[in-house]
Amino acid sequence: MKATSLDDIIVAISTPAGSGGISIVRISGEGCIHLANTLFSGADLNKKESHTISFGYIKNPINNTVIDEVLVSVMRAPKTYTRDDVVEINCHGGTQASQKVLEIFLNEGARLAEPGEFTKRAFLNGRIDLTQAEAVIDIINAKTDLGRQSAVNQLEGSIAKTVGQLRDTLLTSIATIEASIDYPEHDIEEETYGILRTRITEILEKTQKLIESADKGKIIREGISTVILGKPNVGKSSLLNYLLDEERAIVTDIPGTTRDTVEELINIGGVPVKIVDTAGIRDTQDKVEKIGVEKSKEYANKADLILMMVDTSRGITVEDRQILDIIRDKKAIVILNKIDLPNKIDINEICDIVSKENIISVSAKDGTGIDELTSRIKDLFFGGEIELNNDTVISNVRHRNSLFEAKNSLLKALDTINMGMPIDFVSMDLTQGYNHFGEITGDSVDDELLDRIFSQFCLGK
Ligand SMILES: Nc1nc2c(ncn2[C@@H]2O[C@H](COP(=O)(O)OP(=O)(O)OP(=O)(O)O)[C@@H](O)[C@H]2O)c(=O)[nH]1
Ligand SMILES: [Mg+2]
Repeated sequence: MKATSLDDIIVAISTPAGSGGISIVRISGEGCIHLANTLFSGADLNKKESHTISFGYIKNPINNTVIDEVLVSVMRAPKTYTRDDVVEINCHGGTQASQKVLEIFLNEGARLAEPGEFTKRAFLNGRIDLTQAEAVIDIINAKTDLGRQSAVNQLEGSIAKTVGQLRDTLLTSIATIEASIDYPEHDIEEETYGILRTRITEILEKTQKLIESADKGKIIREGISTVILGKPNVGKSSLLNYLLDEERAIVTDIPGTTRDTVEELINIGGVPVKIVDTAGIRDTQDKVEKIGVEKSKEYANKADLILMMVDTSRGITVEDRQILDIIRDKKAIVILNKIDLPNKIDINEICDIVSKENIISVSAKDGTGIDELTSRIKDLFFGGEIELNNDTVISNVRHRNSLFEAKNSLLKALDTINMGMPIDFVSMDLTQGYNHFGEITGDSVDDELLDRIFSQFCLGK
């Protein structure tokens, strides 16, 4: 995003392109109500009270023809989304009406808003902090209900509050140091070291807890990343279809049916699971299948959980052993599929790689054992209960990274104290930590980072 003026009147279509009931053109900036009034007939918008809606027509000022019949909301600063004046025009849906209204506003001096610019103004005008601005994108992009809930908590300021408290405590510590530097005759350094050590340790513990919550946060946001792995024809796609309750992936008795990965989000008792069906792993000369096999292995490396599937009616083969090697030391469940057929597997053959409770027999054909499988998947993560409670959960990688940096600065401060270094060195470490916490809330960020964050927004938000 280029450096943009906060004084401009900005305009954008805030609803997605395509057919629908209504389409909304949003305008913000000082003078936008007056501008809208020159293009509107139906009421004098300049005289309208804040947060009222007027019926009327948007007209082309050049030839006075009606562009659309509309409802216009007038919202006066400061109680608006951006804290500046805002006008929202509800046009008829589809692409034409709102596009034409947009063009007229552009012709009359408004500027097309950058992606996320309305929200950026809300941030720059001090209505929300950076975590709340990011929560807006997270709500829009939420893939799971838990993801939405966590983003709403963030929008309400849960992270800003928690991080703000840690930051305040650090500031008090920095002030304590400054006081001891300003009054050296009091010789309070020893005492100050003691107080600082206790405070820093407390902040460190809380920071660590937040960092640890990021694992849960990632799952809440994206689901448990789960991959179904196995040699061809063991029933991987059948399992995906059974879990989804639809014929999503092609199933045939020909080995090598699935060539590319198939990805779906499912809900297992409230736990979001992003499940990927992969191409069966085997040595193959087929060019397309080979790429699929490589992709399966890549997914296995990145996944939170591997579901390795074996065909009980055929016994453990060399190919199975190669895949068992891939899952060694990873979070994995071995699924013995096709138990409706005669069994040729002795589970002792695989017990050295996965524990017995992570070996589950199922039939992807008739559904036997699937409940046991899903409850095991849940149990493997947070004891089966993924809830938000009242804990602050970090779900944003940027926040996690800054917490990590803050933690390092605090650890450095403790080291500095323990080495008996001069107290102003401790102050430098703590100030660094203070700034890292500030990056999260946006109190200490540069323009480049802001641009990066807001460019992820959609147009009109
Ligand atoms: N009897 C029985 N047959 C099954 C079961 N699960 C899958 N099958 C059959 O096994 C064959 C292969 O199933 P798929 O789901 O396509 O297997 P896959 O592992 O996805 O195979 P690739 O995509 O080739 O790697 C099909 O004929 C399925 O109907 C089961 O539990 N019992
Ligand atoms: Mg398949």
